Amino acid sequence: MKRFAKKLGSFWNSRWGFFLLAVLLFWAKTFYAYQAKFNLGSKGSMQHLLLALNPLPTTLLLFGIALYFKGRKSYIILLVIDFLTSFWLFANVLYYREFSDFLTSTLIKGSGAASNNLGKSVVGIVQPTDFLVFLDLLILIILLATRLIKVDVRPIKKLVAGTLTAFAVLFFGFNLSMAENDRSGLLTRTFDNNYIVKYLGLNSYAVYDTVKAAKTSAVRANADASDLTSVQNYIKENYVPGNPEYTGIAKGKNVFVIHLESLQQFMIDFKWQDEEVTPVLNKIYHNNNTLSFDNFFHQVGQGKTADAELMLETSLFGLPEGAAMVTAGTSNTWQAAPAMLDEQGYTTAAFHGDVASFWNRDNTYKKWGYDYYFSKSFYDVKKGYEIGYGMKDKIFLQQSAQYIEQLPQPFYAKLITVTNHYPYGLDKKNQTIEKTDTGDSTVDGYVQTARYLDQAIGEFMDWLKATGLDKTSMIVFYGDHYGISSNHRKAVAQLLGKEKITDYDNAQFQKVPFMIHMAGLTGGINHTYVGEIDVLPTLMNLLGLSNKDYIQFGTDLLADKRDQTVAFRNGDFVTPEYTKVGSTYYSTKTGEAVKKSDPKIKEVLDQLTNHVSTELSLSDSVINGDLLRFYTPKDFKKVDPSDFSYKYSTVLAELKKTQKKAKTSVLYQNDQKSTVDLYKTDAPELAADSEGESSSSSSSSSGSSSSSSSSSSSSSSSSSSSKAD
Ligand code: GP9
Ligand code: MN
Repeated sequence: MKRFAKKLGSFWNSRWGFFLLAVLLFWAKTFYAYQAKFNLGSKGSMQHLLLALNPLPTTLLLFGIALYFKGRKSYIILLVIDFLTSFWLFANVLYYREFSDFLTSTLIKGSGAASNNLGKSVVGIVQPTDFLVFLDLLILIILLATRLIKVDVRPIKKLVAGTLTAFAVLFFGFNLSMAENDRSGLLTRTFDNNYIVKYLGLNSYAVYDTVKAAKTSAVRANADASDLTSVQNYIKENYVPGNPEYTGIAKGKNVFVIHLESLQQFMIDFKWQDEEVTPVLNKIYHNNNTLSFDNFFHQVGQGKTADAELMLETSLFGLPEGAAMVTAGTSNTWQAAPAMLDEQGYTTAAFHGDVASFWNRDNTYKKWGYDYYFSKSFYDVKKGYEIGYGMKDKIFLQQSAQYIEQLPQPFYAKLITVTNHYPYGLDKKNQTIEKTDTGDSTVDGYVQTARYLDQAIGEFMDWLKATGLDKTSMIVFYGDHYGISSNHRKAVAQLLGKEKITDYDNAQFQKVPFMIHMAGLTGGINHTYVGEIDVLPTLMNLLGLSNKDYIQFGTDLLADKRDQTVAFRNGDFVTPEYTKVGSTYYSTKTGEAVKKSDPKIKEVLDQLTNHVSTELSLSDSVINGDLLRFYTPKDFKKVDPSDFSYKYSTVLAELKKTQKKAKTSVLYQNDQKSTVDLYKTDAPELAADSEGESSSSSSSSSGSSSSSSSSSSSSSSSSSSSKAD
């Protein structure tokens, strides 16, 4: 026993002993910080396991560097590495407290971190327990200083140190493959920095972020103003002015952009068991005051929602890989809808019931010029209020009313729904239509979540009517992308009553709803072939703004002689005549494959293919080279992201102040009487709440409690929807 104790004592005094102790302490404190300082939202045993494991590979790798050095130097190097990684953790703890996101090198390098006032507010936000992240380092230093642990000067063989490094790399590979297995596309699509930390740890995140920033900045550094010339020439050559009949007809109106998550066009007028799935949207679709499109395609790539948002707000395409909002959202110069409208005296606001960091919205929206971003922390999120990626649509929209009524008019408000999201699960009490019976579990729930979304929209529209906002607003609806991927062709064939879904059918299946509804508008169903890239030029024309000076790849949907080539992100396309999928071309009318042997047809097809790839690559060059920094259209004021804060308390104070000044908010015009009680919802979760409470479930009171609820309920993902489809 004594011998064992002695051996143990000498082990801690050896270099390996000290190394192991340092690793264990670092691991323990990181784990503590994960639990106590961040809301990483781990769900399920695999995510918990990965969270516990993920500090180890990088700690072994980094601390292992010290083993290559001799004597005291080795100890000093280990302590320095420990300090640097601890400091990185400390900085992130502080940043996270303020922004619920992790630091990026773009923010640190640029004026970002300073402009976010991090420096100024550090003293205000630091808590005593934050310093616990240096505790392990302190323990090591004390142990060495008091000689409780002695310095072991014996060298370690390079081969042994190398073996440890190799082990750490393998361990990291194991961690990564488990993470990819739980969430495919983790590194390529980068949904959220929170995910990288949750799955791979804070140190891997640092490397990941640095590599990402280096890649972006290398292309950026090589780009210059002359690169923009070819883009400008292309845009000029292809420019089609907006339809003059519509110019300015919505001038000065409020604009609602309603994001219908994963909703495809085939749901419109679709019946299941003789019942319309989306009766509300069908009614809007056929309404005399709605301009509807039945050949409107989504054009997203890996960035899905983020790509859709990017196209709608900037008329630039998403990138071939990843999401531009993530890779370039923070660093690039943009000329986006909110900034343009800000110039016209609009208040601009985005609403979404997920964490602010998802798709890097928190940073990108500032760069786009959004005055406000109401993300999950602004909502009262009780148990059962969420499903999948965020709040249930009915509750989300109902609670949004309290903020909408505070926006000085005219406003531009984008509301992003999320309940109709893969894997289309909905709790029993919210199901109001039977599942379909294809036997494909992803597909069968789709009608239920689509119905739920439809009802939520119905409730929202009723509120607009009750407040009178329906008379003063233009309401734009769009489906962001497909809901049912091409992996489910068999079930889709069954739903559509087809024998099978060919590549051609699948291309046509990418249609999503697009509707513009406004009192007094002469509506109808328009059959032009168009896509998401065309939305911004259309809205600009309706609002009376010319897009002639802008770098935009879309064309007014309503323009008379417009080109009808709809580019998909992978270079495929659809026109009224031809549909390209891979190397095959089809007749859009018949679905039959077209033979390229006819030289005349070949010429047309080659020209179209070429046109699409040129368009996509020029758009990519604008984003990758950050080319908009070289050119500011006249009448456009450059955006300074430091003008905006999306912090709960700041926003509430700001809203109060601007309302008083502008006197145009719905609340103000209603003599400060909230219109929220005009909002009628049948959300069962809210009914249950009001039964339990003696007072009514007034939403304005829920708003004030949301800052506390935000931290407890914040989660960046859900295991149930963790795999992208
Ligand atoms: C999350 C939501 C989902 O905030 O917008 O994005 P998606 O998975 O559809 O791209
Ligand atoms: Mn989406």
